[in-house]
This record gives sequence, C-alpha cells and structure tokens, in this order.
Amino acid sequence: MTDTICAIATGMSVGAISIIRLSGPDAITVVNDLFIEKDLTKVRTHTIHYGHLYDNDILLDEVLVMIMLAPKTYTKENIVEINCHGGINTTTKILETLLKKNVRLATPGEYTKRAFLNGRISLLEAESVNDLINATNDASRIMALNNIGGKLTKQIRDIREKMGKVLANIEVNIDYPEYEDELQVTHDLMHQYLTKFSTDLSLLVDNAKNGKLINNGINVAIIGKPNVGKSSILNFLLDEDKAIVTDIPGTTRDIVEGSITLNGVRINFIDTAGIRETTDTVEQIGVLKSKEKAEKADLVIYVVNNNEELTEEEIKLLDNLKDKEIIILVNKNDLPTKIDVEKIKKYDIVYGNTKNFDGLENLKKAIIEKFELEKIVNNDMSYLSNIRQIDLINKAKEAIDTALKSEKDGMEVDIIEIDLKLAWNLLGELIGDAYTDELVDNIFSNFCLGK
Ligand SMILES: Nc1nc2c(ncn2[C@@H]2O[C@H](COP(=O)(O)OP(=O)(O)O)[C@@H](O)[C@H]2O)c(=O)[nH]1
Ligand SMILES: [Mg+2]
Repeated sequence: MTDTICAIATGMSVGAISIIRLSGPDAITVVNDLFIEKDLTKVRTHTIHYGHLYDNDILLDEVLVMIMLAPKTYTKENIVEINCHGGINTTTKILETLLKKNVRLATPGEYTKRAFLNGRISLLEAESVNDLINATNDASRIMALNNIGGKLTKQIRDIREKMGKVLANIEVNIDYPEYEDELQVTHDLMHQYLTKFSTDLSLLVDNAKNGKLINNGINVAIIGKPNVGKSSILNFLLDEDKAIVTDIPGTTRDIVEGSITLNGVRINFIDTAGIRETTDTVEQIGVLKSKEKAEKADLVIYVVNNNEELTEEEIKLLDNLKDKEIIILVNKNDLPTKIDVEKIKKYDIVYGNTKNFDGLENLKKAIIEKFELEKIVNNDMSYLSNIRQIDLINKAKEAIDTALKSEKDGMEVDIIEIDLKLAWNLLGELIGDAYTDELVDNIFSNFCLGK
C-alpha cells in the first residue's frame, strides 16, 4: 500500500463532470506536474483549486482540483480529486496521462479497501459502502447509510470485547491459579455471561433476517391450478398487463415476473404456469418450473377459485408446501361460492376477485403483516444483511449456544471456553478486527472501480 493509485470515480458516460481520484503518497506531486497555475504541494489541506492540466504543452482540460492531505481523508492517505469536463474522451485522456507518471490504476474497491486496512472503517462499514452504491430502494439505502455510520460495528465490537474479557479472565484463572485476587469464572458466572451473549446475538440474528429481506426483496410465487386467475392477479399487483390472461387453461407456460415496493421493501412477484397433470411437453416444463419457484419463494400466494370445489390435487400441493409461508387467495368471489373453505381454514385467507378488483388490496396488507414490514422499516435499521455477515452471525450464535449446553452439562470451564473463543473469532471476522487477505480481496473485488 505504499504506491499511489488512480481511477475514474464517476460513471463512464456522457455527463457534465467527471471525477478522477488519486490516493497515496505521490497523489499531489503527480497532479502538480500537470497543473500549471500554482504549486499544489504548497496549498492547505481540503482546498479546491481552479486551473488547467497540461500533458507537456498540450492542454488536457480546464479543471478544479481538490487537495486532501492525510490522515483526514477517505483512505487516510493523501487524496486528490480532479473535477474535469465529463465525457469519456476527456476523462480517459487525463487518466492516461496520469498513468504515465508514478501511479497505477486502482483495482475495484481499492480506495475503500485502503480505508479499511488503514483502520478508518470496519469491514462491515466497508461492505455498507458497496451496499449503498448498489441500493435499489429506499429501505436498503437507509440501511446501508446507517451501517456506514458504524453503530452496528460498535454494537458487535462491544459484545466481542466482553467475550474477550471473559476469555482473558479464564486464561488467568487457569495459568495463575495462585492469583486469588483475580475474579474466578465459576459455572454460575459463566452461565450468566453466556446467556447474555446468546440474547445479544439472537437479536442480531433476527434483525439480519430483516436486512436480507430489505436487500434482496421478498420473492412471492403465485401458484395454483390453471385458470384460477393467477395471471390476472399478477397484472393487478403490478398494475400493468404483463401476463397474458385468457380463459384457456394452460395459457401461462413460462415464468412472468415483476416487482413493486411495499413499505419501502421490494416485493418480486412471479406468475407461474398453472399446476396440473398434463401431457403437453412445454406445459410440463412450465409446471416443473412453477414447483421450483414455489420451493424457492419466501412466500407463496396460493390461488383457488371460489366458484369451484377444491380438488385433491390442490390439497396435496398445499400439503407439500407446508413449510412455506402461504397466503391463500380465494379468487373469483364475484361468482357463486362452491368452495368449501373449511378444508383450508388453517391458512391465512384473503377473498377477492379481479373482475371488480374487490378485496385484492387486502392481499398487499396480508403481505405487509406477514413480514411485519411496518416494523422492519420503522426501526433504526442497523441490520446485518449480506450472506457473509448472516452466515458469521449465525455461526457465532450457534457457538454460544453450544457453550451454553456444555455449561449445562457440567463441562469444565476450559471446554466451554473453546466455543466462546470460536464465537469471539467469528465476530472478529465479521467486523474485520480479525481477517485474512483472501477474505479482504474477495470482498473488495465486488466493488466498482474508483470506490
Ligand atoms: N369472474 C371472474 N373471472 C376471473 C377472475 N379472475 C380471472 N378471471 C378469468 O379467469 C380466466 C383465467 O384467468 P387467468 O388470470 O389467465 O388465470 P391463470 O390461468 O390462473 O393465470 C380468464 O378468463 C379471466 O378473465 C375473477 O376474479 N372473476
Ligand atoms: Mg396464467
């Protein structure tokens, strides 16, 4: 990290202004070589300078140059940002000229990686920078912004530090039994500590489920036998005629998708082929795909026809989905009732029809209630959210629960300590207080250039 890096920080397209960013010990001298109006090595930190960049005697552009001296910068290194005219040609020309000097092109995410390696931000905060850039809805944007603020890191670091103290205490007890002044970590005390850690981690694990929903959205598969009105319902939910609706059973053969936002959370709806026994090969593939989509969905909207009796096949399919979140929509309630809802009364049921659109708003309400969307977005939204984070917090929680179990089984403190230490390590990996180079390379390779 002793070299100076350089990249275009703005998107590569036609625009009013582009920003080229340099970070490292030579950032200022390199730009100063091209800048003719004044000596940029003599200016105060965090100041902006108007002038022109030249490649020898050839004018490159009229620019504003921002000088930021270490350590109060994004990377904690010297940073220069050049605001030049936008457009691909001007921007790349300046970049090319800089690259002839003592700088190299930054790798994806390298600025944020330096911010992390130089100790300015935690790994969680660094990941949140990427989440913020990639946010596609308000909720994920706010969540990312909160996490950059570091509250979540602090919360996790506090728990980890408490674990560290207990671990150190146990070590002292074992290594220096003669130090009687030192607090003895008895079984009772261990039980108290572990119970508290378990509760703290539970909260993080629960909240992480919300974080995942906010970032990935909720996948909802609309399932049911042919002709019950699935495609009509998708069209209603999306407020557009996306799926083809006819009275011919088996019209929808492929998957039709679309999304809306409910309470700031993206809901992805998937319309599927009606599920039935069929000899038509194309329809068969569609039916298989429907079952797959239902399996993978966070929620199944199971549509049945109010005007028909439930079939054995429908009941069987519902039973197969019993581990899923399900809302049953009894559609076509503009027609006489022939369905026996007694058979499905253990499920959440919404009644409606797409003829006059009665009752269908309740479908959205049911989704909001099922996933407690009001609560998710009303809280302060400091949630863990990506797979890496969720995996680590789950494992840390499991380790603490194993330790608790060992404690209950009356194991020696030095056995219990093994799992406590594991949890401590996992939290270290989570916030980046303990990390491997491979992990760090992996995380930052997902970033865009110039960030
Ligand atoms: N009367 C009535 N007809 C409906 C309703 N919803 C859909 N239909 C009709 O049922 C047929 C099948 O609808 P479609 O949405 O294609 O069902 P899918 O096969 O489950 O996707 C079409 O002729 C629709 O116009 C409803 O609520 N009431
Ligand atoms: Mg259909």
